[in-house]
Amino acid sequence: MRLYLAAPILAAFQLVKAHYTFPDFIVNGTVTSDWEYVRITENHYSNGPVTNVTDPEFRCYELDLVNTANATGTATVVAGSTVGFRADNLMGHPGYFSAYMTPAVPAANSEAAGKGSTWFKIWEWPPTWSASTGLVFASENIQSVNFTVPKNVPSGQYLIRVEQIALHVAETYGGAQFYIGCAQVNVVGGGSGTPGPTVAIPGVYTGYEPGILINIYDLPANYTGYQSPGPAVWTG
Ligand SMILES: *[C@@H]1O[C@H](CO)[C@@H](O)[C@H](O)[C@H]1NC(C)=O
Ligand SMILES: *[C@@H]1O[C@H](CO)[C@@H](O)[C@H](O)[C@H]1NC(C)=O
Ligand SMILES: *[C@@H]1O[C@H](CO)[C@@H](O)[C@H](O)[C@H]1NC(C)=O
Ligand SMILES: *[C@@H]1O[C@H](CO)[C@@H](O)[C@H](O)[C@H]1NC(C)=O
Ligand SMILES: *[C@@H]1O[C@H](CO)[C@@H](O)[C@H](O)[C@H]1NC(C)=O
Ligand SMILES: [Cu+2]
Repeated sequence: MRLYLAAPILAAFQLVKAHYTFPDFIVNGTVTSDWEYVRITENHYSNGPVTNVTDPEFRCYELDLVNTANATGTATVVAGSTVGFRADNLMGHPGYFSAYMTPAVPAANSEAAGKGSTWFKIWEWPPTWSASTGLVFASENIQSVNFTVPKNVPSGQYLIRVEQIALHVAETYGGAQFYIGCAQVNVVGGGSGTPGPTVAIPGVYTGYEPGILINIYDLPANYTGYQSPGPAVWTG
């Protein structure tokens, strides 16, 4: 009986291993503790992706939409410094990475934060493309991503949301897998920039964008490169 069960159990284990969460916020070059500053996600055990881009859980995927925010710390971050997110294991799926920020009213640890059309993109890491190489996903099989908090962002409370759109089974609608996490931060030493364009999350995507609904293994003959979904990056 045990031997009979071994193969399916191993297969299920490997499936879970391929998925990931972002429990650790990276600030001042330090990888902080699991879920210290990142709102603990619904998939903290399963590691499964979000696939519904219009669901409220698409925003931050909190374990508890009401209470998780208040149970999470807020990290002080200096504008212009490098921050990042570390996954719980290697991110084995090819995809598109980005990070968004939103002012957090009344505070980063409030469940009300980030519900308006207030999110702006601060970083992206798209695959590269050429006719000879096809799409190249340099971000595949790494465990962390780092990026800069724009130095002109006004000081104050914010959420920083990391997102990978995994594209290995994205050839049908709803197939793209979203791996997300939201860190709660207090930005200090900021500037007087006006971040934009701003979008709502959920709302930013329909799921039909050419960068989301795409067969990366069978590109059209006239393909000219990856088209990032969502707004342009605000660099400050
Ligand atoms: C992100 O920053 C952390 C901390 O400085 C570092 O350990 C990690 O290697 C960086 N990740 C990448 C992909 O450069
Ligand atoms: C996606 O989420 C929206 C909003 O919660 C819901 O109305 C819709 O039925 C969901 N779609 C699927 C395929 O589950
Ligand atoms: C947050 O949690 C603290 C401690 O449990 C509690 O006193 C406070 O009322 C909570 N605040 C909100 C807005 O839920
Ligand atoms: C990062 O460094 C700044 C400046 O030294 C400090 O104020 C802040 O508390 C640090 N953040 C964390 C989360 O340690
Ligand atoms: C590529 O070809 C398809 C199918 O013929 C067509 O629908 C699409 O508009 C073309 N795209 C570009 C960028 O030319
Ligand atoms: Cu997967």
